[in-house]
Parts: sequence; structure tokens; C-alpha cells
Amino acid sequence: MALTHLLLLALASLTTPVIADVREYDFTVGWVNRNPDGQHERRVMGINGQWPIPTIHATVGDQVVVNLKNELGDRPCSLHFHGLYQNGTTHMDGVAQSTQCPIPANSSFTYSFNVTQPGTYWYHSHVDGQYPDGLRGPLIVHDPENPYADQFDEELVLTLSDWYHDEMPGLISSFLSVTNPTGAEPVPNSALMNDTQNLQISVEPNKTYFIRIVNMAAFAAQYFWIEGHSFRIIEVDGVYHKPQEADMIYATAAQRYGILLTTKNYTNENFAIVGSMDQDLFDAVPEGLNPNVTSYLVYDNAAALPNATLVDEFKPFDDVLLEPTDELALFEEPTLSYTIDMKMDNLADGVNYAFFNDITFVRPKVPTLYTVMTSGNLSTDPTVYGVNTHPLVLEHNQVIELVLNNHDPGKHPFHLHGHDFQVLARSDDDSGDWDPEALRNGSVTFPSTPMRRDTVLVRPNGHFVIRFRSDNPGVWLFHCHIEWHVDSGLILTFVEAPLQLQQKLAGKIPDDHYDACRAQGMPYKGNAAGNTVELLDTKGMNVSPGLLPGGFTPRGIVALTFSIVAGLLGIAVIVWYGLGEISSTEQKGEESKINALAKSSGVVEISGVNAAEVSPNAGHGHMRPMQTA
Ligand SMILES: *[C@@H]1O[C@H](CO)[C@@H](O)[C@H](O)[C@H]1NC(C)=O
Ligand SMILES: *[C@@H]1O[C@H](CO)[C@@H](O)[C@H](O)[C@H]1NC(C)=O
Ligand SMILES: *[C@@H]1O[C@H](CO)[C@@H](O)[C@H](O)[C@H]1NC(C)=O
Ligand SMILES: *[C@@H]1O[C@H](CO)[C@@H](O)[C@H](O)[C@H]1NC(C)=O
Ligand SMILES: *[C@@H]1O[C@H](CO)[C@@H](O)[C@H](O)[C@H]1NC(C)=O
Ligand SMILES: *[C@@H]1O[C@H](CO)[C@@H](O)[C@H](O)[C@H]1NC(C)=O
Ligand SMILES: *[C@@H]1O[C@H](CO)[C@@H](O)[C@H](O)[C@H]1NC(C)=O
Ligand SMILES: *[C@@H]1O[C@H](CO)[C@@H](O)[C@H](O)[C@H]1NC(C)=O
Ligand SMILES: *[C@@H]1O[C@H](CO)[C@@H](O)[C@H](O)[C@H]1NC(C)=O
Ligand SMILES: *[C@@H]1O[C@H](CO)[C@@H](O)[C@H](O)[C@H]1NC(C)=O
Ligand SMILES: [Cu+2]
Repeated sequence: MALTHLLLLALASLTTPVIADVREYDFTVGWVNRNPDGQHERRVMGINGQWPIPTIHATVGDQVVVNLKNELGDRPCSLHFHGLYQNGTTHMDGVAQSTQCPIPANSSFTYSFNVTQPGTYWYHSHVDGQYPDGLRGPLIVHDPENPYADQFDEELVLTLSDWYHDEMPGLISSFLSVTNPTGAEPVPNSALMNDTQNLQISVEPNKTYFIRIVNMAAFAAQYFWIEGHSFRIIEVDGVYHKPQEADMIYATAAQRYGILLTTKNYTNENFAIVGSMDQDLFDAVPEGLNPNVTSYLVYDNAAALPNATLVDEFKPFDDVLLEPTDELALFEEPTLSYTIDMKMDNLADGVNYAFFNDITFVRPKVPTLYTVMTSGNLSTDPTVYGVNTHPLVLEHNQVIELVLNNHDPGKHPFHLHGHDFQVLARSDDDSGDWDPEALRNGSVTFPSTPMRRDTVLVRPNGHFVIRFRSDNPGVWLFHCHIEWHVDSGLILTFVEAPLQLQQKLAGKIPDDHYDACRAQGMPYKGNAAGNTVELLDTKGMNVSPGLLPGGFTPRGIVALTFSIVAGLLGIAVIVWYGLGEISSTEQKGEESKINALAKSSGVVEISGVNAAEVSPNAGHGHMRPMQTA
């Protein structure tokens, strides 16, 4: 009897692949002083007095619990676990004013979720453009069933980052300022590898290392290569792909690459590992900036550390060429295809903002998830979420296609929360908008097993086409992962399967989440404006500043600024101050006043303000409902 019991137990343990663990982390977020580039000491946001902050480790199937205490003193924080699907736990996604209220100073908050996907991820603050001040670190989900497990001996984690000597709040206010009408982003002071420079990585000959590379930058993509070595890419953004040989990769902010590096059988040389920030992203490269960071692959401690050799041309591997290991086929024709035209432009406060279909993101008063939970069957009406969250309500289990046309000369890495997506097409620079005609006449075909990841680059004045399945009810942002553009509004909100979400989460959002709102007097019920009675009445919601009178270009603003400085256009000064006062994001209405002022001054040319841009459904003008196949 006892024997059979034991036998059964033994059998059970053989057939149970993994025993789920609870990985519990107590994180006190506070300030520490560091000087990671050796040029400037500053305070950074650490955890438990540590910086770099700890790496979160888990195994597929584990439950991760993070007990967070905010000891930043004067500001809120939050943690987002980048790339994790949070399937069934969208309230743990960590996005202030989307899935929770920011965690106020001197309070605690618990994140708890199950990890269902293996791979290389990271975690970071998702409030007030805060993570570049240091609150970002790797999150690794180990995989007992890694299909490439027999091909490597050891694992290493290597982070890339850009680095600023100044703190974000000051940088953001000068970036989003009337004195920066072209929206020039602050340029980082240096590049880091593993939050330092000149890191020595000791390796043994004739071994294969699985290196998990995470770019945690605020802004800069990095070209990355290892002198004298090529490597095989096997993972991007947590998704295994069939091994492809590469000499160099291009990792945008928020992207991850898992590579297999086989060391030489014998050598007494050491090799430079180089990261080089993509300076095309910078409007102007400051004198003396070193965009490069070097580490060393050390085979022999006694040998010299070589200086990196300059390369003339960057020829990174094209990630779109990868094929996922699971061979997941191209999703069927979408039930919803949404075309996003993105651009940068100025609003009436003179500040340069970023737009998807003429909408720049402004946080709602009530976190969008809480609006879902308290709006009953009106949760399927985008109106309740407020125009400036740019809500797109998705039905459950549909194929969703996004076509993004970049009407900006910059590169942008776009990230979707709660999913990875198939990348069907991604154009070169300056190839203009996606032309659906090209599909019909057969000049473009989509790959049959498209590459999948959660963050993808769009090239200057180019486009991409991606698809995902709405199989994860939740509130998920889609946004550029350049932190400056998050601050200037390059975000939209997917409200995915809100009715199913209400059922799944009923009674499941812990009380400490609501406490965060209560402690700050933030509403957590009703529509975007906090109206719990008339859900379709969003009066009082947060909106962006009004439109700039037509004809006002950034160049015009610069010219005007100079005119003011020169004191030549007295009347323009009046217009200028008139404009400058309208900085509140609390309702428009000032628009007509600006137009009147502008008209009467005769300084600005009026060329027709597009009223459609502020209508609540403006964002839906580009939605192309499609026949279900
Ligand atoms: C948090 O506590 C610290 C130390 O007790 C105090 O200086 C600070 O003002 C508090 N912050 C807030 C927002 O209450
Ligand atoms: C997480 O996994 C545990 C079992 O390991 C399960 O009891 C719990 O319901 C899961 N939570 C969610 C939100 O799926
Ligand atoms: C990089 O830093 C992480 C911790 O942030 C550490 O776990 C890892 O070992 C470091 N990698 C190398 C190659 O030293
Ligand atoms: C390299 O390692 C492999 C096993 O991984 C072994 O078979 C081979 O002999 C080694 N070669 C040298 C030159 O050490
Ligand atoms: C290392 O040795 C293995 C077999 O021992 C051989 O297949 C491989 O080509 C060698 N690699 C290099 C870089 O010399
Ligand atoms: C690297 O460059 C520096 C300065 O350019 C030089 O002093 C040093 O000798 C070089 N090191 C090697 C190993 O060539
Ligand atoms: C950084 O590296 C690139 C590529 O090798 C090179 O072109 C550039 O001159 C380097 N810049 C500095 C300041 O060393
Ligand atoms: C919405 O819900 C209410 C009750 O909560 C119900 O009376 C009404 O019929 C529902 N409307 C729709 C369109 O389902
Ligand atoms: C297909 O349409 C695209 C876009 O309209 C056009 O550029 C291309 O030349 C056409 N190709 C063929 C084979 O007709
Ligand atoms: C979420 O879980 C459901 C099953 O509960 C599954 O069908 C779906 O594919 C999952 N979605 C994601 C993105 O993990
Ligand atoms: Cu961007």
C-alpha cells in the first residue's frame, strides 16, 4: 500500500514538468548616489540601497510578488514588467493612470502575477517619464524547456543604456517647453553597458554563452557587436526564433536580444565588446559626446584590453528576417485594421507634441482600467475613456492589424503592452505610407511565419504593419518607447474585451491599489472625468492644449521667438503671452480666443484649423472595419 503510494508519487513528480515557486521580492525604492560613466556623480533611483537595481529572476509557471515601498520622499512611482502578457492580471501592468494610480511617496503597493512565458524582459517605472533616473532593471524568466538548452553552457545578462547627468523632471520641463518648439530631445551624456563602462567579462575558451541583451535606454538605440566574433540570434523580446548568424545587432530602447556566442578554442587575446548609440536620433550631437561604450571579452587576464576598432559603416542584422521557432503562421485577415498616422506638431501653448491621428495622449483623471470596471456595458463605448487617451475598444479574440505610417524624419521603437505581435512588413527610410494596393496586386506578400516581438522600429518617414490577436482582456498601451515621446503624447490605449475583463477581474483588484488613489484624492470610478452618473458626459476630462492657429510652424515659432528677442514685433509679444498662458491641460475652449487674437494681430496666417481633430471620435476616422474572412 505504502509502496504503491510512493510509486504513484514518484510517477506524479515525473509527469509534473515544473513545480511553481513564489518569487517574492521586497523592494524599497529610494535615492542613492552613483557615477556610472565616471564623469558625473548624481543621485539615482535605487532599490534597497542598490543600484544597478536587482535583476528579477523567475521560472516559467512561477508567481512573482513584489512588495514595493516608495521612499523617494517627494514623488510617486510604479513598476511595469515590460513584455509580460499579464494574462488575467492587467491591473498588475504598472502603468500610472491606465491600470493603477501612481504609488504615492511613503506608501506600499504589491504587484503579484504569474509568469507564463520564458525569455528576456525588464522592469521599469511607468510614471512621469521616470525610469531613466535609474528605476529600470532586467527581468529574466528561465525556461526548463528552452529549445536551445543543449546548445549553450552558460547564461549571461548584459544591459545597454544611455545615461543623463541631469534628472528627468528638469529635462522634461525644458523638453516640453515653448522654448523648444521643434521638440529637440535631450541628448544623453553617455552610453552604458551593465550600468558601467569598461566592464570585463571573463570567458572560457570553446564554450557557448547565451547572452541576454536588454536595452533599457530612455532614448538611444545601440549598435552592438563583439570584435572577432559572430553570434547566433535565438530570441527577440522573449520569443524564440530559429538561429541566425549575425555580426552586429541594432537594439532600440526596450528591445531584447538573446544570442549564442561561441568562444574561440584557443586564444591569448581579449576582444572589445562595443555599443554605439545611433546618433541619427539626435537633433544635434553635442561637442565631445562619446556615443560609444566598450566592454571586454576577457580570455586572458594577463593580456591587454584592446581599444575598439572604429567601424566605417553600421550593417546590423535585419530582425524582420527572423522566423519564430514555433512557426506560428501569419494570422488570418484582420477583423479590424487601424491605420495610425504619426507626426510631431505644436499646440497652442507653443510646445511640440507627438500625435497618432491628430490625438496626443493626456492621462485621464480616472485610470482607464477603473473606468472599464465601473462603466457597465458602456465600457464598450470609447467615449467613456476620454478623447486624449486615444481609446480603441477591441472585441475578444479578433485579429487586429495596425498600420503605422511615420510622418516624422525620426526613428521610433513602438511597444505594445500585453502581447507580442507579428511583424508583417517594415519599410526602409523615406518609403512613405503603407499602400494596401500593393498587397492586392501581388507586389508585396507577407511572410508566412512572421517574426514576433513586442517592440519594433519604424524608420524615418516609413511604415510598418503588425498583427496580434485580442486574446488577453485588459487595458494595454501602444506607444513609442522613447521616453521623451511618451512625455509628448505618442501613446494610444487598447481597451481589449472590456466586458470579459469586467468578469475576469470582478473583486480581484486588491485594496492597496485603490488606496493609492485614495491617498492622493484621485478618483477611481466613473468615466475619464470621474463622472459616475452620466458616463457619456466627459465634461471636465483632461484634454490637450488647443490647436495652434493654422500657419504656425515650428520654424515660425522659432522666427517669432527671435522677433520677440529683437523687440521688433510688439504685437506679436501680446499674441505670444496670450498663447503662453494656455498651458493647462484641463479643458480647451481657449482655442477661439487664440484664433481671434492671432487674427487681430495680423502676425499669423490662418489656414483653417481642423475642427475634427478635437471631436471625440476623431481617432476612429481611420478605422477600417473589414469583412470577417
Ligand atoms: C514622506 O516621508 C518623509 C520622511 O518621513 C517626509 O520627509 C516626506 O515629506 C513624506 N512625503 C510625503 C509626500 O508625505
Ligand atoms: C497563479 O497561479 C496559481 C497557481 O500556481 C493560481 O492559484 C492562481 O490562480 C494564478 N493566478 C492568476 C491570476 O492566474
Ligand atoms: C550585468 O549585470 C547584472 C545585474 O544587473 C548581472 O547579473 C550580470 O552578471 C552582469 N553581467 C555581466 C556580464 O557581468
Ligand atoms: C571543444 O569542446 C568540445 C565539447 O564541447 C570538445 O569536444 C572539443 O574537443 C573541444 N575542443 C578543444 C580544442 O578544446
Ligand atoms: C573548435 O573546435 C571544434 C572541434 O573541436 C571545431 O569544430 C571548431 O571549428 C573549432 N572552432 C574554432 C573557432 O576554431
Ligand atoms: C588605447 O588608446 C589609448 C588612447 O588613445 C592609448 O593610450 C592606449 O595605449 C591604447 N591601448 C591599446 C591596448 O592599444
Ligand atoms: C564611436 O564608434 C564609431 C564606430 O566605430 C566611430 O565611427 C566613432 O568615431 C566613435 N566615436 C568616438 C567618439 O569614439
Ligand atoms: C446594459 O445593461 C443594462 C443593465 O445593467 C441593461 O438593462 C441593458 O439592456 C444593457 N444594454 C445593452 C445594450 O446590453
Ligand atoms: C502595385 O501597386 C503599387 C502601389 O500602388 C505599385 O507601386 C506597384 O508598381 C504595383 N505593382 C504591380 C506589379 O502592379
Ligand atoms: C491568455 O490566456 C488565454 C487562456 O486563458 C489564452 O487563450 C490566450 O491566448 C492568452 N493570451 C496571451 C496573450 O497570453
Ligand atoms: Cu518616438
